[in-house]
Parts: sequence; C-alpha cells; structure tokens
Amino acid sequence: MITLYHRPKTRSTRFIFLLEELGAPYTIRTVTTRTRDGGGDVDPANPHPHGKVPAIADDGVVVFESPAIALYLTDKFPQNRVGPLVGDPQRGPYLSWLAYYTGVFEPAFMSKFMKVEVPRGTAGWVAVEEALPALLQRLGDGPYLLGAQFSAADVLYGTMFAQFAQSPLLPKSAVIEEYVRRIQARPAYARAMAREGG
Ligand SMILES: N[C@@H](CCC(=O)N[C@@H](CS)C(=O)NCC(=O)O)C(=O)O
Repeated sequence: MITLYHRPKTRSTRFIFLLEELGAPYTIRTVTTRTRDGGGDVDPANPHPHGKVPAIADDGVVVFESPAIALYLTDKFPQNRVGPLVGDPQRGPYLSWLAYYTGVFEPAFMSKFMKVEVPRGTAGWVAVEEALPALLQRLGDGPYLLGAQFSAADVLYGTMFAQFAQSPLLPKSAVIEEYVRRIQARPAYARAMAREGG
C-alpha cells in the first residue's frame, strides 16, 4: 500500500492525480511543512530528508523527488499504461522529460522568478526563454508530451502549467492553454481535486 505524504495545494497534489490515473491503492497522510512566510514546521512523520512534500512510502520503502516518485509509481502499477516501460521506444523520452522537469524546467522558472541570470556553460539548466520553446514544440505536436500517449510526465508539466496559468512568468500561449484544458478534463484530475483537501 502506498502512503502519500501530502500538504494541500503543493507539489504533492499532483501525485493524488497520478495515483488516481494508475488505479493504485493508496492512503494520504497529511503533514505540515515549513512555508514561504517562515511559518510551519517539519512534520516528524514525514520521511522526506528535508521535510518537504511529496514523498511516498511503499511498505516502508521511501521515495522522494517528483520524477523519482513518478517513475517508481508508473513502473510499479503498469496496468493503465501511464508510463512507458523498459523496452518501449518511448522509455528514453519519458525518462528524459521526467528528469528535465526538476533538473531544468523548474530551475529555469525559479531563476526567472528570482531575477537570476543563468550562466551558460556553468549552470546545469537553461533560461526559461530557451526551455519553454523546447516544451512548446513537443506539446504543439501533442496532444501529450510523448505524443499520443498520456504519461506521468504530463502530470508534472500539466499541473505546473495549470498552477502558473495566470502568472506573468508564463507567456500567454494557446498551446499551453489547450494542454492544460486536456489535463484538467481527465476524470482522474477531478477525483484528485475532490480528495486533495485544500
Ligand atoms: N524537488 C522537490 C520539491 C519539493 C518541494 O519543494 N515541495 C514544497 C511544497 S510545493 C515543500 O515541501 N516546501 C517546504 C519546504 O521547503 O520545507 C520535488 O519536486 O519533489
């Protein structure tokens, strides 16, 4: 049984969405975390090394970091084909876009938010002006990041785009708007919103 360590309206919400897509048995353990305004406490019940969410525990095996959790869950629950398995030609693109999410995409947006220039040749990520077109090209071909097949990569990027739809960090884009609509129209997304407790 999977336990999801969760705080409403955070990056852990998307894993309720993924677990619903997978049809996996799970329980939600709501925890506290430190917050942006300096409040909040690390919850001793949370096994994440920094007291962040998301984290999962699978009969005592702890997994943290969003791409790792996504991969762990889609490998463990392959029945609904939410992640290409070893041997599938889409496995390589799947792993790449999962890793890119926290290795490049989020840092690109965070650099922009913090008004930090991204030093070419030094930083492991790129400026958002370079990252976003790469994504939009994939999504323009769509309907999903891997083409016809919806995957857990779409859970990461789709929920991020949905969250920042109104942010000045994200340029207006019909491709993104349609992608977000497709993601939010999925029955599992509605079920997740009903369970997320925010
Ligand atoms: N790289 C992590 C980021 C996790 C993260 O920063 N989560 C935020 C909530 S959205 C958090 O728990 N913040 C509390 C803290 O920083 O202590 C992942 O993608 O899983």
